Amino acid sequence: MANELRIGMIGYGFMGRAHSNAYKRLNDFFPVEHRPVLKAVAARDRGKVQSFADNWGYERVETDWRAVATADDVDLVDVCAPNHLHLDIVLAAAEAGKMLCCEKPLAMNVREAEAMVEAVEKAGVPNMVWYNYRRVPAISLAKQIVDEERIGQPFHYRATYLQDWTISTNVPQGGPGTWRLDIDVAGSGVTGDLLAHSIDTAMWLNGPIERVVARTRTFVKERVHAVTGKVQPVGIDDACMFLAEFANGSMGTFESSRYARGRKNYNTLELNGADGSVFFDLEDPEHLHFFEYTQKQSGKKVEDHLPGWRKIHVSNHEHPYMDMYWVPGTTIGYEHTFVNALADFVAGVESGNPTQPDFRCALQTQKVCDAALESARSGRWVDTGAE
Ligand code: SOE
Repeated sequence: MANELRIGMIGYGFMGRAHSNAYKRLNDFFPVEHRPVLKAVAARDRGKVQSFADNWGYERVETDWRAVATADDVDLVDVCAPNHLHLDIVLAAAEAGKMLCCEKPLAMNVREAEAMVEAVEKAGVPNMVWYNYRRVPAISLAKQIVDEERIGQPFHYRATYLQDWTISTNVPQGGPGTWRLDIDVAGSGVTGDLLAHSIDTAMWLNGPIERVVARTRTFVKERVHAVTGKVQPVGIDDACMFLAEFANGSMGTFESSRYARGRKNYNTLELNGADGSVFFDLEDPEHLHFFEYTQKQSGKKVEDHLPGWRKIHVSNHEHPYMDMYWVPGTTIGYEHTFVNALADFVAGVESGNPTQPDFRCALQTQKVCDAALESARSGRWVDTGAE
């Protein structure tokens, strides 16, 4: 009989749903020993959290997150509450000896992130941050290609993350669904929300980012606050662009905006090296584009009269995660990136070989986010301190 992994969820928004789905699907696809049990979910609005619990099958609800973060019948605390609550929840749950899975970005800033790393490491509890895009099979395949040294010396990394849902001046800041526009709750705008994903993936594929120089822009300067009902200044960055220097000598460009009309969740990456390149676009998620410079295979007969990009349909059983799902040629979706992340986390707990990104790894991403925001304020290059 499988070991129970009793889940305490804090928050119930979009990510609460994505993670709950992962807990429910895990054992359907992955042969891990633990079986998640949806024990409790906490949020302030009893009516709404009860209907969330009824829908997803949580055994009980709480309106005070502490009652879940420290509950005796909870093994793993999942932090899906808005960013300004991450620190306190993590500190309380770590002290209570709970495993922690936290939504990204880990924290409001580096100072908070460092305290969270210290807390989980002192408590010795398994921990992970849900940078789910690493678990898109095509992105995992890109990582495999890099690890196989098929890219050669890297020169360029290029990331974009574009959306368009905040263009209207009628979108409020603050409150459920729009807290990402409230600086006091989110900590930053696109930098922490979208570029954090791009930075996590970039440093996974191409190593630490040492220095950045950034510009940010807030296009709509005032918005109604959904909680106070008043028109208030907007403190978040609506767009952020930065140049980066990686420790391996390559150069990077990162661009993010929530004002790119027509772009809903356009998350792309490209890495160019001496021997090859990879390109990925989340709007075409089952494909990885790969260019291999075949002339390097000196001594062998190579077909160098047929150069070109390969568009790999990442759906074969030998591709990352795909042997766990359907038959070759069929695809999986956004929700499975969370199932895959959870499967890696649980397998790491069971094997004693922790999965990444853990909190310490996510702290490095936080350092780059903070450095970009600092650079946008000062107009200067800023060392990130990321390892
Ligand atoms: C914001 O719109 C958002 O939901 C992010 O918070 C997620 O991390 C991203 O994956 C999709 O967009």
